[in-house]
Amino acid sequence: MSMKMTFRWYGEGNDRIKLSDIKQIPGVEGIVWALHHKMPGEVWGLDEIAEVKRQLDEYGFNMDVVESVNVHDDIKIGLPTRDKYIENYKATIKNLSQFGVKVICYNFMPIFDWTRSNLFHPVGDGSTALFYEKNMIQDDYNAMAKYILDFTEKYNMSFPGWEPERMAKLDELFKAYEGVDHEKLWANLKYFLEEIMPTCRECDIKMAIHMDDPPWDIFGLPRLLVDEPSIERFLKMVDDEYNCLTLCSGSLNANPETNVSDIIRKHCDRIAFAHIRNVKHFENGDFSEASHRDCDGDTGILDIMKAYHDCGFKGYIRPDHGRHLWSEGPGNVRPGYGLYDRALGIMYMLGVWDYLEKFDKK
Ligand code: CS2
Ligand code: MN
Repeated sequence: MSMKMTFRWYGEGNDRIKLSDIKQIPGVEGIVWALHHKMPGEVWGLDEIAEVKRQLDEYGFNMDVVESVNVHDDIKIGLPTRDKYIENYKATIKNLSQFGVKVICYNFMPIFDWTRSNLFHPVGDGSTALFYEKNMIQDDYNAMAKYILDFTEKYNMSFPGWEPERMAKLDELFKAYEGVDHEKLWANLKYFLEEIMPTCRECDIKMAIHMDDPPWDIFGLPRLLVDEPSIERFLKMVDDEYNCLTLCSGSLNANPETNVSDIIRKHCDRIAFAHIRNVKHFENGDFSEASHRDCDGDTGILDIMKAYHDCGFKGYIRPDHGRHLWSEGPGNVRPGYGLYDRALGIMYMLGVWDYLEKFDKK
């Protein structure tokens, strides 16, 4: 058994890409899915999950990986109400297990999921990509959120982790997180995981935390999963085979100091899900996302694929953000989640993998 290739899809009516298109990309076995209309803390119902299963079955895709079941702010803040939301989370895990789900990708970032200053930055060849301009993401969180929310409103799409209902109360949310420093957030993460681990074991579902993106504090909010030492701390803190990683190469390597392939070699047994993304750094600390081809960025995609291969990686893998190509642009594509560049990324990864399988078998 080898690693299993997957493709993220936002669901019927919520993604312009059709399952029939994804079916034509070589090697894709599973769809990485979610119920995107659910607010953090809500239980995912059996009927709703069954409906997605029906859609995926039609094309022979598995539904083994969910990204994301978002964690309610009260759990991250550590409020007394967290226990109610943790019970809901367990109920969702149980419901998902009835459909054979194996991995839940989630994150524990306060308030914001991935953050960028430009969603359609010209790459130089006519395509565009997500871009992070350090100066733009300093102290004015309202301005940054406005840029993203104006975009989602204009084009009538919502991003996971950027629910307009939550974003409408940004100042209130920032207040609620006052006093939640790194240590408090670590403790709240530990509490959450220790509570749900027995359910995960019973259901045979791995919790796979996504790296923080970018891997540093933003707007004074603490971020935890940022480099090798913090990954090590996380795995030791709850040392359970169901407490795993979504190792996101692009998130980690937004810090050029972080060598992703070293982390893979060290922690391969706890990586349930691999996100492959290539990042190009600029001297002033800005970064742009790039094609998956090794030489187009600085992340070391070839070293990463080789590390997974050497470790005998059997988990799930997917291309992460891609560029927007050809006819893709604002209004007709989800930023980072177009069809073409991710399909090219898959062919690149499978090309490398097939080569290693044939000529570099250990
Ligand atoms: C994703 C994350 O688009 C992305 O960068 O990898 O948004 C990821 O889905 C979440 O952080 C997981 O909860
Ligand atoms: Mn990722």
